[in-house]
Amino acid sequence: MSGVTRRDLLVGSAAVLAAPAFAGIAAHRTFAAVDQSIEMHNLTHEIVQDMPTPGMMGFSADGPPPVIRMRQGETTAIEVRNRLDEASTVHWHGLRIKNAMDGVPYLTQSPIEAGESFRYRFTPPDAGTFWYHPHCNTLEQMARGMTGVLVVDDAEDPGFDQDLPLNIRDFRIGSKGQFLEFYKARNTARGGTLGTISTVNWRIDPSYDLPAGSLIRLRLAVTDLTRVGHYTLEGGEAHVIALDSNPVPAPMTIEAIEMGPGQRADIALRMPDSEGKRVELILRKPSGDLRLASFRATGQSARRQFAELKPLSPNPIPEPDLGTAETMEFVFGWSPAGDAPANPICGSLGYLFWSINRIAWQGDTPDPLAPLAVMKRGKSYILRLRNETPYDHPIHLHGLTFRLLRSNKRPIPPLLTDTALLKAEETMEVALVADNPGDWAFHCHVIEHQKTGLAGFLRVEA
Ligand SMILES: [Cu+2]
Repeated sequence: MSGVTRRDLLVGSAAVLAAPAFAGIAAHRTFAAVDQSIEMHNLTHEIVQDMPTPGMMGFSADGPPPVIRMRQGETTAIEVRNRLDEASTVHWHGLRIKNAMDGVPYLTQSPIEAGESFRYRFTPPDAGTFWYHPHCNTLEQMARGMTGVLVVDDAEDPGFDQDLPLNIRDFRIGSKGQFLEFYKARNTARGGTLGTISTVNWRIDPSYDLPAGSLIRLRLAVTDLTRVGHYTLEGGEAHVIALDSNPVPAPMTIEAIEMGPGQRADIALRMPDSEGKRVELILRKPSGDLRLASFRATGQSARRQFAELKPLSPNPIPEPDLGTAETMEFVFGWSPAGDAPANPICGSLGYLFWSINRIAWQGDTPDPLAPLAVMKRGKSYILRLRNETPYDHPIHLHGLTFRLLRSNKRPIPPLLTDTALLKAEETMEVALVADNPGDWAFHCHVIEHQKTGLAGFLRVEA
């Protein structure tokens, strides 16, 4: 912890306030560390108009979690104050940062107890769209609202007129605005328990006014606990420029981007030229299309063209050496019978339904199980991810980014990601360089699956 006095910055409802840090924090660097702070709060908020939902939790006293912004390669400190009545932590999903800042209770830090605070400090090596959430009592805290978008701005501005983060998630809210039970065990043992109300930035079907003919960077972040869905845009010209914070090799058209919990898509949108015309963000559901948000063109056309945008620079992710890579196998399946969950401080659902390599994670305890695998620092590995269940599992690895190699079910592009959407009964191979030492959580991002056994960690030796 730094002993330097820090200006006391509190978060407003609109955005995280940021100010240059005092001299001396990072005197050895050419730039100063940036100080930010967020507070975890209990709150009541109207997700449904005129029907306040009590018992919400968030990263702001009176509204949706702020968008946290930082710059690629710039050291940032974030003071997290816990004003909840229970312990928590913050995990920065997708950021390849030091293990001690990764926010997993017991594995990388002690829980931040009620009333206490913890100062995270790290330097994001990659630009893109990320997100943040607790990793303690994760199902309940996330279900009550604690999921926010984190943007790492590119070192070089690509030239958009506006940048619009979209925090896409459901809530399980009943007809009087009250929370419903966060999971049903029979769903937890299957695909998971879906929400009842879909939101973008904590609003139902919001409309955003954007200049006609302008170029907009939409940052879609699926921070939902459960839903694997297909998303598309209708009514405007648009293409995908990045997935899971990494630029795609060539712009991809949007037919329907499939994303599971934890995944992101950056979209270059050119607004229509005519005032009043709308572009719609659509979730394709088996029961029919659902509009999640719309974007209305205003004013005279700015007449921007896609060709005016600079392509995004690739993130500095080391390329695995497939010739020397060792293959490691991970099987995602049911929990062996007879396992009873421990009683961890960070919450148990009381069941173990799932496992990795036949071992069901017992929860966040001071004495965690052994690592699922140990990797040597700097060495390349192929992870063979085998889903022997008839349900989808978005498999997330902390602290490292991997490249998708192949699937036994479908052609997959060679994307870089931190979250692989493993479809039912699919085997996928991915590769990485184990260049970030530490114990890295490795789990399904359907939070009910994570909390009932489908979790573990990989160790990269120092
Ligand atoms: Cu899962």
